[in-house]
Amino acid sequence: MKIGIVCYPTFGGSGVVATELGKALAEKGHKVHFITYSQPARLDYFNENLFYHEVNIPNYPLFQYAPYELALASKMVDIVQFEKLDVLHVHYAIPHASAAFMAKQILLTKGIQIPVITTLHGTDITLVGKDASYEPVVTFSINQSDAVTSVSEDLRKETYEHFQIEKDIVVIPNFINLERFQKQRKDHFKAAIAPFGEKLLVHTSNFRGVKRIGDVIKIFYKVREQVPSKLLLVGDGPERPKMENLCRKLNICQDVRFLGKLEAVEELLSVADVFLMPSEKESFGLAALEAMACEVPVISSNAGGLPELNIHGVTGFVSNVGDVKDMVKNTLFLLQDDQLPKFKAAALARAKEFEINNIVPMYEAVYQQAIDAV
Ligand code: GMT
Repeated sequence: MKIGIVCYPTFGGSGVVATELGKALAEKGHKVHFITYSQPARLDYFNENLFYHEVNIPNYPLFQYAPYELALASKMVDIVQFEKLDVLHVHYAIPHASAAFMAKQILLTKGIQIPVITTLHGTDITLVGKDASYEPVVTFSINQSDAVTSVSEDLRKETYEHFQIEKDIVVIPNFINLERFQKQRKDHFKAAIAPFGEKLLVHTSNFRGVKRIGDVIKIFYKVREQVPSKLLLVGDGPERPKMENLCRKLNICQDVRFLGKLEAVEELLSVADVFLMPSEKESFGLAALEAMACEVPVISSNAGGLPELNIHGVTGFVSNVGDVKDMVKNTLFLLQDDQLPKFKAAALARAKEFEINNIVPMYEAVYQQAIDAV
C-alpha cells in the first residue's frame, strides 16, 4: 500500500506512535509518506520506502495566526495526487482529521477517492477536543473519517460519552519495539547514579500539569524517608520550574536529577527499579509501556487506559488519582528485595503482549477494509 501519515513531529506520544508505525510499515514493504511541518523526531534513518513531505506555512503580516490547517490540507491534496496514495492515516484529531476531510473533498472534485483513517490518542479527546472552541469540528471530522481507531478501551468509551459519534471506533493499543526497548547492562551507569546501591525511581513525560509531577516528587519524598533512593526525571515542559522549586522546598535536590529530553531513555530505564506515572489523564501510557519493556514495574494512577496496561498487583500497582499515600505504600512494597524480581518479570511479560509485530497488522487490516469500501 501507499500510505500517507499525518502527525505531530515532536517527541509526544502520538508522534512517536505514528513514526514508529510508519517505520514498521515501511519495513514490511509499504511505501510510507509522512506529511507534517518538520521532520518527525524518530524518523532518523534512511529507508527506500520512507518519504517525508514538509508542510510549508507561508507567513503574511495580516495573519495573527498562520492557517496551518489550510497549508496541511493543500499538502495532503498535492501528495495524494502526485504519489497516488491509497490511504491517509491522521494521528491526533485536532487539526489533522478536519484538514484530511477538506483534502478528501477537494480530491473528490478531481475524481480521486482517498479513505481517511483517524487515530485518537488522548488529549485530542479528553482535554482539548471537549473544549467548546473545537468540539463541533472534532465531532464532525471523526464522523466523516472512513475508519476511526483509539489507543485504549477507555478512550473509546470516553469518546462515545462526550461526542455524538456514529462511527465504529476500533481499539488498537500502543505498541513497543522490543529490539530497542530492552534491559541493557549498564552497571557503570548505575554505579555513577546510585553509588551506595540506592533504589532508582524514574518518571518520563512532557512535564504538563496533567502528568501530576508534584505527586511524583511527593511519593519520592516519602519513599526516601524509608529506603535510600534517587529520583530521575526525564523530559521537559511547563511544569519544570515549579517542580524544581518543590524539590528545593523539600530539601531533596541532592537526590533528584532533572535530566531534560534524553534521547536514549531505554538506557536509563535499564537501571531503574520503579516507574512512576500518577497522571490525571492518560489514554494509554506509552512511557509506562517503554519502562515495562525494560523490566521496570509501574506505580500508576487509575486514569484513562492505565489499568488496561498496568495490571494491579502483577506488573505494578494502580491507585486513585492523587492518592499519594497509597502510591507510597505500594512503592515501598515493590521495592522489597523479595518482591521486585517477580514484578520485573511480570512487567516484561506484559510488555511482550504489545510487541510491534502483534499490533501493526491491526492497522493494516483497518487500511485494507477502508480501501476496499471506497
Ligand atoms: O502524553 C502526552 O501528553 C502526549 C500525548 C500525545 O498525543 O502526544 O500522548 C497521548 O498519546 C499517547 C500515544 O497514543 C498515549 O500513550 C498517551 O497516554 C496520551 N497522553 C494522554 O492521554 C495524556
